[in-house]
Amino acid sequence: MKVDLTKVKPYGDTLNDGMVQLSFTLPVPYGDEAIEAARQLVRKMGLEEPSVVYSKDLVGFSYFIVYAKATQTVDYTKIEVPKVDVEVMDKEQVEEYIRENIKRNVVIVGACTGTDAHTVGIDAIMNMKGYAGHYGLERYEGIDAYNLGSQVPNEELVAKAIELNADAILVSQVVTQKDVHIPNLTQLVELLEAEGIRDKVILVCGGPRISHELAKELGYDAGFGAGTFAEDVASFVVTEMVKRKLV
Ligand code: B12
Repeated sequence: MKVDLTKVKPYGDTLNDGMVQLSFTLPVPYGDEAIEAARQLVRKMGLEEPSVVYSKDLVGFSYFIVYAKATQTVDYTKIEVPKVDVEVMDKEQVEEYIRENIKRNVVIVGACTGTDAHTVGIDAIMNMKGYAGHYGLERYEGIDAYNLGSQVPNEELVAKAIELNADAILVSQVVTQKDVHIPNLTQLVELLEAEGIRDKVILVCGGPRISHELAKELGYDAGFGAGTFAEDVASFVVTEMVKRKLV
C-alpha cells in the first residue's frame, strides 16, 4: 500500500489506524477513579478511543499504559531538521585528513559538566574502547583527547582548555530536568567569551536531548544527539578547523 507522505499518521495494525501507546503517572491514589481520569486526560490530548491496557499502584500514585487513536497527521514532505553539515569520515579518513590538512595533533578536551554525573555518553565519544564498535577519540592518531570525566565545573573545563591550548571543547549534558542544561551550557559560552577564546575553539555539545538547533541557539558550533559516534564529532571538528583556518 502506498503511504501518502503529506498526511502521515501513526500505525499499529493497519495503515493509518492512528494507534499510539502512551505511558504516564498521575498523582492520585490507584483505583477506578484514577483509571477514568487517565482515559479522560488522553481524550483531552486529542486522542480517541483510549484504552487503559495496564495500570499499577505507585505507592500512592498511579501508573498507566494507554492505547488510543491519533486523529492528526503531519506533512512529512515539508519537514526540515537543522543538522550538522559535515560529510562523516571514518577513523582512518579522519587521521588521513589531519595528516594532510592540519599537519599537527588536534587537541580535544571533553567533560560532562555542572552537576551532571552521567559519564557514559562522553566516554562513548572519547574513550579508547569507544562505543558499539566505534573507537573513541583517544584511539585516533593525530588527536590528543583529554576526557575530564563528569561533574566538571565550567571554570575547570575552561582552565584546562586554556592550559592545553585546546582546538575543541566537547561538553556532555544528559540531565535536562527543569532545563538545568540550558544555564550550564550558556555559562560555558560566557566564560569562553570572557577569556577571549570563544572564536579560537570549536565548541560542541552533545547528549540524548541535545539537538543541533538547540546547540546553535546557545552559541555552540554544533550539537549531537542520541546515536552519535566519535567519527561524527571528529569529522566535524577537523573540517571546521580547516574551514575556520584554525590550523
Ligand atoms: C546510567 C544512568 C545513570 C547512572 C550514571 C552512571 C554513569 N557513570 O554515567 C546513575 C545511576 C549515576 C544515574 C544518576 C542519575 N540519573 Co540517570 N540515567 C542513566 C541511564 C539509565 C543511562 C544513561 C546512559 O548511560 N546512556 C548510554 C549513553 C551511551 O548514551 P547517551 O548518554 O545518550 O550518549 C550518547 C549521545 O547522547 C551522545 N552524547 C552524549 N554526550 C555527548 C557529548 C558530546 C560532545 C557528543 C558529541 C555526543 C554526546 O553520544 C553518546 C553515544 O552515542 C538513563 C536512561 C536511559 N536509558 O538513557 C538515565 C537518565 C539519563 N538519568 C536520569 C536521571 C533523572 C538521573 C538522576 C537525576 C536520578 C536521581 N534522581 O538521582 C541522577 C543524576 C545524578 C547526577 N548528578 O547527574 C534521567 C534524566 C531525565 C532528564 N530528562 O533529565 C534518565 C533519562 C532516566 C529517566 N528516564 O528518568 N543515571
